[in-house]
Amino acid sequence: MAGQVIEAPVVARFEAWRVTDTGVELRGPRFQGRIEAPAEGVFRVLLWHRPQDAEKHSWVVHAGTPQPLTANAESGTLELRSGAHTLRLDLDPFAVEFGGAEFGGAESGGVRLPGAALTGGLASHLTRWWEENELPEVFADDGRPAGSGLALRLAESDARAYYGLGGRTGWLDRRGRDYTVWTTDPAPPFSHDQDPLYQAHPFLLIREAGRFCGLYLDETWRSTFSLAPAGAEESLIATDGPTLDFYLIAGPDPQKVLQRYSALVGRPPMPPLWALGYHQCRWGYADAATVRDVAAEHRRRDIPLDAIWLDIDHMERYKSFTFDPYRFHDPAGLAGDLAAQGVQLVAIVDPGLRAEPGYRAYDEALAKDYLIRVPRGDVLRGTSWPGESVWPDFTRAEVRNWWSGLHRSLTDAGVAGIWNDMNEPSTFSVMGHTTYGKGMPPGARHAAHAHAEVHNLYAVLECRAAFEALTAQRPGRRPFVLTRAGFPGIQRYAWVWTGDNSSSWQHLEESIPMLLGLSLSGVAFVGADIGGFSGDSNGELLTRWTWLGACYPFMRNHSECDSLAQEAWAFGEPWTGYVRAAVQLRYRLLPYLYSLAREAVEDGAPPLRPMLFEFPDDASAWPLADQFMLGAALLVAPALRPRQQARAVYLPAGRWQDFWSGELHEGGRWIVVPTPLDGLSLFVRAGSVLALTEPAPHTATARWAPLVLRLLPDAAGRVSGRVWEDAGDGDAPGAWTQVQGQVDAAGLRLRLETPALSMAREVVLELRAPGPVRGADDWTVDAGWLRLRRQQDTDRLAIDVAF
Ligand code: MIG
Repeated sequence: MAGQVIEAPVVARFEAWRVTDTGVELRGPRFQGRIEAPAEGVFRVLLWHRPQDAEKHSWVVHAGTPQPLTANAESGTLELRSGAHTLRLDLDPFAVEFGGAEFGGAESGGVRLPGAALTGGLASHLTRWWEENELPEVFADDGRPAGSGLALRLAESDARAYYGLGGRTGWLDRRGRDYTVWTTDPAPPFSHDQDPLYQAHPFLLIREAGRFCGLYLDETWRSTFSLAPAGAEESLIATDGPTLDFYLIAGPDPQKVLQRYSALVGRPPMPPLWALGYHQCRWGYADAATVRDVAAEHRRRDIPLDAIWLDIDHMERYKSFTFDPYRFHDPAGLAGDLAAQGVQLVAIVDPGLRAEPGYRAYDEALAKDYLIRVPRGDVLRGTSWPGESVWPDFTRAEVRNWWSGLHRSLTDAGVAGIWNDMNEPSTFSVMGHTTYGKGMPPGARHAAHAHAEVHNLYAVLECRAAFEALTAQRPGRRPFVLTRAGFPGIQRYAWVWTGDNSSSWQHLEESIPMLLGLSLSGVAFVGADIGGFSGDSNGELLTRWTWLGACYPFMRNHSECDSLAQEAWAFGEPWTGYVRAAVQLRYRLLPYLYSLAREAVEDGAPPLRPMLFEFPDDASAWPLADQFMLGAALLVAPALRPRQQARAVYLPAGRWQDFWSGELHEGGRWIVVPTPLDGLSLFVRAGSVLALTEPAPHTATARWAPLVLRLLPDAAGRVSGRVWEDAGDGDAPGAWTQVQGQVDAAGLRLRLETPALSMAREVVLELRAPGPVRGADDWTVDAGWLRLRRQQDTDRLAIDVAF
């Protein structure tokens, strides 16, 4: 698409440059530019042509610590240096080259974006896009600032691959296709090559050979990423906005890029532990009695459960923030009874408000002028689930504050989490014209902003209001918000699920690259609907999906109202038993998952990692999207086909251990493993300490009782790892326990250290030992696993045993 829009490209040229306090300024006949080093390892390039854009603000980027920048000119090429990093610019015509020493030595070549050029005077994508959809002249003002449409051109290289761009269809590497950055609700379920979908992330993790860097386009306007489509020799990144504002982020590996990118656009806050538990949802839980039954059935069948979700069924006439007075007449009673069983209640909120006089949210929004308007001034009216609807303008702080306040009707009833759906924003029709999947006209007004500028931000701003509502209204509890739409920064406020998939084997498999794409785009807490949303699931699919879902950061079974029920027991035995075992695995893994959550909070590394994240130099690992790493220590290779008997797994170099049997495998090769229904292929990486616990009906505190440490020494006999522990909710401080040790034929030596925090707990070490333990009796051997129990009473524990 983007390839067609260049009509009369104007290549940017600059004739003068100077170093200022904030960076290097470029002056040209048509464009002005500024290069800054806003943080260590990051260059920002801003190009503009309207004077008012010189101080363009960012909706998303955190102000970092600007780094000093020096410039050196040499025959038309400017070399900018900031710390160890270099950016080379050609002024006429403008071009950027980013690479060199920061990627691991100049001689390695590094990642280069040669020939990057700016073109101006593009035809508007917007007008054409909207016209194609035959929308009438009431939207004539398409929200486009005069003279907009800028693009970055990248010379292509065969050695290059692109990852990121949020959760999309397709495989991991985005090369070879066009992508649109515009949050969109497709007619469900989405198809295998549909684009765009709900999440819009103009961020690329770029790989050239084994080196990585990042490119973040800080433009909220609709943009297109045309990445070497059909083997083209160049890629084009185009925005509809009046400026071109992008960040180049140094590697050399994905971890470093993600660390720097997440420092720019934000990391998630620590979630409550219960959010990492198992969630049950369904569109169609028609009344409170049904919800109670679902909870009771999990308990009766010994299937762990931490949350039940209320879809739009709980509302009165689909009015957000209401409960149906008959079917859900006592929401506080419901929430209280569930809480007593360790089950949290999460409620959906849709931003489209029913246009019904007497409905508080509608009356107030209308009276206070809080609503999105059409270009000519009237309140924009469309249809959504509640019938005729209006939408709040979340770009304004007073609207967000008001919206936060509306959440009281939910939090007062004891609702613990908020689920923001339909926030692309999605509409069924606008002013009488069908729009399904197209949302609102680009010229709709959000105070001073055109919808075209803020469309992609709608969910971020809505989720911010929900997050602030939970923070204020549930003191001492951590907020939990789930969203469908999003843009960079969404991770500061919400978890993300991938929307309306189908109960199909294709969508089971596709969930992996989608979630990995989100993970590589800075969104750590992600999940897909387990069992599949639309269409009928079945026992085998649900079983396989629950095993895979036990490794999603967000584990929720969810389905559409007219599909077959798909709760854990819906298909009878043997499936219920398998699903129970999968959910129990999840609860065993919680100490590890919780530690990974903390890592995402502190460092920006996502729990779900493509193989290339952990093994960036291993070319065999680069394309893999049907197996992945959960953190650094666990390789997951799910079964993804009906009646699958076995599958191939690539084990990178090093030793790996079958999680269940303890069998050791030498890596650096492919192996074939059986895929029985009562398990999931998991391999522990040599050198790891994997923190586990015993399954429980629901989460409570993240001080594990017992803390089980699975040890797998590396070739030198070393093990190391760490565990994050805290109360599981609230803001009392938590702590990392560092675990370090040595296991060999002679014995085991292990040290646990939790600086400044006394831990009273039972620690169980689990390993394949070369022999029985001498001179101690606090151990057992079961199916080849040696288990050694010790009590920790202070901030450290030392274990020394001989075999
Ligand atoms: O247009 O609230 O993706 O999870 O169950 C459908 C009903 C609206 C879409 C969400 C789905 C949810 C459904 N919603």
